[in-house]
Amino acid sequence: MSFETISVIGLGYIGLPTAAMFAAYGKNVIGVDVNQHAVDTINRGEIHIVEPDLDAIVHKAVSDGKLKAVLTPEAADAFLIAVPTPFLPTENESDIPQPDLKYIQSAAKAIAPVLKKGDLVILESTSPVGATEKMADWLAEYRTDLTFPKTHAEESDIRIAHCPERVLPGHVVRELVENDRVIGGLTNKCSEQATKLYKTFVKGDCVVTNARTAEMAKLTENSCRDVQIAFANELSIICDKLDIDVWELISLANRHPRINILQPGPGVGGHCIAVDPWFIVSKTPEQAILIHTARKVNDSKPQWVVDKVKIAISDFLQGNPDKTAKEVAIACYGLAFKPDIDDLRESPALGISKSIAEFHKGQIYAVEPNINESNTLLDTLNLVGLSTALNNADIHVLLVDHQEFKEVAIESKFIIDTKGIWS
Ligand code: SAJ
Repeated sequence: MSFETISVIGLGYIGLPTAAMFAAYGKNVIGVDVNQHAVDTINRGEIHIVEPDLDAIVHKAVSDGKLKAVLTPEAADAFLIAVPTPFLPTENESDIPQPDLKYIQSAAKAIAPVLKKGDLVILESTSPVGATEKMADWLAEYRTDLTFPKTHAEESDIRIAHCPERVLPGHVVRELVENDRVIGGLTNKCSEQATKLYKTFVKGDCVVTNARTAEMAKLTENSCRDVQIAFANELSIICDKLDIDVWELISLANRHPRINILQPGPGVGGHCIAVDPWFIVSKTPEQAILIHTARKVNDSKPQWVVDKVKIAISDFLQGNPDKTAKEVAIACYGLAFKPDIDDLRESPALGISKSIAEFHKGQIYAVEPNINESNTLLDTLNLVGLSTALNNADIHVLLVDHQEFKEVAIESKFIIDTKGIWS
């Protein structure tokens, strides 16, 4: 099977760069998304997300006629599904979140009518163990005229694999090409076909395993990082209590040849590391004790920062008895979930800023150089420029180490620096 036409379902942070890369390497790519704005933007040769170097690649792919975006799937030789895998809402705070596969199911339903014998379907979305088999079951249910690996093994009409995306937002264009890929086919032929497809542009190794191990490998990578960040976050809370500079401490400890502690922050955000460990915890709650605890440590960090802001307000008022709390202005620097991107999903910085805005009656200056005011996730937060915040705020809360903030020289007694760049 040669793959001339490739369809990517879901044109977000992973799907769009992947689609653009296949197009850049000469494939005809049909990108599918339910979001009309995303489709229109891409068809103009522009992008609706912030990712370095992606705009030029998309622009060229669209002008060369190699990439187009549509709302409804069309026939292709391979389908890559890169849709979100959130979790279901929980009733109580202590409930373990359960994965919600509804977007995978709707993607399967959407491509089912155009599937034909010989097609390859790859699930790229980070998924709980068993999701690829589930997706295959849905496809089999929607297309009873075709055969699938579960019943026809190597002879199946449709090949199915899980190949988790592993690229780091902000470095996607380079990592898509250079990173190794884990290829988890439902059969050997599925893996073979998937490897052949990725070899279009992947320079890293394509390492073959089964679908369940591939699912677990991805969850393991992100859980490992979550546990390590939890260690750094716990250290920052311990150091605050003991009056020790955690940044200095970590840099000293990291001089040991076998120690590599990560950096503390306001919490862990994004749609990956703050989410994926739950896919393990929800499947094996009695075994995943450390992974579960790390989630709790990282999830508790934003409230710790909010409590620090409350203490700073009260300290400020003590030193300025002529002022009332309503007259205290607070600046929050950074709303994205990590530096130099526009992504507000599961962002602790955004959550902290909103929590401050909820309890504090005075002025809040929110600074986020990477987004504009039309972003609906902002709610009631008003964006201001960096200098407005620096010149007018009484309390400065640094939440994201964006490049713009690293260049700031600030002098104030009331700085809460969650990233250690103004300390
Ligand atoms: N963070 C810290 N301290 C650190 C490093 C990160 O607090 O030392 C925070 C960040 O500020 C952010 C969160 O952790 O809020 C996650 O950021 P990240 O840069 O660690 O990871 P993501 O979510 O952008 O991307 C991760 C990557 N996984 C790993 O590095 C193991 C990426 O390779 C995956 O493809 C991506 O998840 C994904 O899509 O699953």
